[in-house]
Amino acid sequence: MTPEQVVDGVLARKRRAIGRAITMAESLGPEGRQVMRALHPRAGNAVRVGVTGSPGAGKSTLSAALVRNLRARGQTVAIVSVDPTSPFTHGAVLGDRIRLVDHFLDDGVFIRSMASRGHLGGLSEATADAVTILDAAGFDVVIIETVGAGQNEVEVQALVDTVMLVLMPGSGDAIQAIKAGVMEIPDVIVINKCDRPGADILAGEVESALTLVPTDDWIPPVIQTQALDGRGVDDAWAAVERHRDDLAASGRAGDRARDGMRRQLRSLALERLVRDLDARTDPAELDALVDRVVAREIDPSTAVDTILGSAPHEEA
Ligand SMILES: Nc1nc2c(ncn2[C@@H]2O[C@H](COP(=O)(O)OP(=O)(O)OP(=O)(O)O)[C@@H](O)[C@H]2O)c(=O)[nH]1
Ligand SMILES: [Mg+2]
Repeated sequence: MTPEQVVDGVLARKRRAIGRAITMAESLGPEGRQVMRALHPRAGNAVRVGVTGSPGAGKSTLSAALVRNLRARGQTVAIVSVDPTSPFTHGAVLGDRIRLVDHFLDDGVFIRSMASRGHLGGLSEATADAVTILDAAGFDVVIIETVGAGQNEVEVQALVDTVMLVLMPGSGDAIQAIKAGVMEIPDVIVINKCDRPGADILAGEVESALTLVPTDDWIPPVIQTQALDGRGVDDAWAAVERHRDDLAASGRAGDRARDGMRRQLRSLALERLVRDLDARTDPAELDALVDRVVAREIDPSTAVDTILGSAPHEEA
């Protein structure tokens, strides 16, 4: 398929073309760039939701349940699942989970797993591109599933309208993170596995931790779900819609989108710088520099001057 055919296929929401477009974007070559240039102006209509949380919290199960509910209302849904095969995660691959739930995949559902993160540990450029492609393809809702209870939310927040953090009874780390202020505050907090003991206690703890967060606008609702059998999933989606309405009504939607794009551009630029740096760093030369620094012949900053090919800060 030529890039033009891929673009046409994506806009017609053809599965193969969408898959091809994402693969092209992943390879970061000129074809992918061409496809993205054509698709960017066509995106911007999807509801974008990030589903994030610790490994095993139930993100995939909840996403599958959301798909089922949204499909029942005639909405089309695409899911980008980042890093599902990480050695740190144990859950089933998302597609399997949705197949388990729904027995079949119809044309109104598209699922794509992105294998890796970017150089800087955040979401890769390809993830942002995949979201744009699915948005341009006309899916009503695009869900991005990412693992993490801490810093990755910052990344996913730049790509979505609403960040949903999934917690489960027994996970106290998120409360610590909220209290310590190291976590970007999510927009909706879901306590999943509320069939297990401790869900009410966790919900209470999260709510009281949130009261410590200074905010004069949106306070994240805390919703209990049982994603396996779908209980509470409608409430979780209603909270997403309330958040969207609130963003629009308060006039913060535009600021948030601009702020997200600013962060995204910065992280894409950093990502590219790191990639360029890696590409032009000769491992043998780097080893030699490491040896000299370790032997205390030169200091680290001077070594960095050499790596960057820049003039030294100080002449000896
Ligand atoms: N008891 C109970 N188990 C659940 C519920 N939701 C999900 N699970 C189970 O929790 C496990 C992990 O669910 P996943 O949906 O794979 O979790 P995840 O957050 O996507 O996991 P990773 O992608 O590996 O980080 C699975 O065995 C699910 O069946 C629930 O509401 N109650
Ligand atoms: Mg998962």
